[in-house]
Amino acid sequence: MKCPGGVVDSDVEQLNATFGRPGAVSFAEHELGGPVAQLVTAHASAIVAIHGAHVLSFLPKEGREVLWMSPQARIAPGQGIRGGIPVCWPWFATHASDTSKPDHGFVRKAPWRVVRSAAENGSAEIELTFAAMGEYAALWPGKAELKVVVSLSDRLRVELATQNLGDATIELTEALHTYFAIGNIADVTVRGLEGRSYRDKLQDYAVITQQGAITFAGEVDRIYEDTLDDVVIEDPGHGRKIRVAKAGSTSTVVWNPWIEKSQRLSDMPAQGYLGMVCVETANAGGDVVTLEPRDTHRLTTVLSVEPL
Ligand code: TA6
Repeated sequence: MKCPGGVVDSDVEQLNATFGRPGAVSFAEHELGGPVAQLVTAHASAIVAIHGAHVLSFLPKEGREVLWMSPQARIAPGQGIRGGIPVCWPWFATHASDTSKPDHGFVRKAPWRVVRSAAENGSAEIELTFAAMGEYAALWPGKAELKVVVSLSDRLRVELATQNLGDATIELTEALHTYFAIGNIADVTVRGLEGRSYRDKLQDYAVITQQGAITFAGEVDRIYEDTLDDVVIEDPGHGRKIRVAKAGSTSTVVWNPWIEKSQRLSDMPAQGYLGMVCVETANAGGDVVTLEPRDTHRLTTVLSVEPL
């Protein structure tokens, strides 16, 4: 079902009337303070905030929550949501030349519009759109239409599509900045990046080669470049593996803030670092996306859970 121009994100009743799919897609006001879509299949459920097109929850039927959310997270105009899957666009981390611009771009802090829903072949899906132009010109000179498609089956698929609607070539960095819920960061191993080179944010972006699997005994903040393979998070604390597959992405960002940075982040509890790890599907660092006029680029992440 498509609705040209989308529906104002603040009208849950109208969202249900227009995009509701019985037993698969519904809309409600979330306790964090904004309208959300609720996706349900035979195997899992998911929650997507309309604000920022931000996935808040991916809950397999037989398991526990896959995504980490800060207990201090809020849905508020102009604010990011701490946890889930922030959409970072049209730049990753701090703006290259103007640090007054918001980290990770502006679309994660802005209102999106629902334009389509679907429920077929055992899956549930919604599509949201964002017009990156006009009022955002002071932040970004380009013109683009963004689409986020969230598809739930027994796994969660999130696709961020960018179409260049301007007359000039645009360059982007971007990420689906996923926060994963884990038992204890000290027991977690991240596999799939062995032998790859990364830029270490904690060492002024020095380029270093990953020796073996990734384990955590302090803050980790790395952009692994030229990486296309699945990454697997081994989490003995929750007795599971989380697989992060991807397409349209050549970078993988791995982040845990550890103690000191957790204490500095106002919307993160002091001990928050213990129960989360970010493995982000990205095009970041030197992996810049170049889009000619009318071209479209798609960044996709697919999350699934396996036994340990
Ligand atoms: O993806 C890792 C990172 O760039 C870290 O450096 C840290 O800043 C994190 O993102 C969170 O960024 P945020 O702007 O959401 O606080």
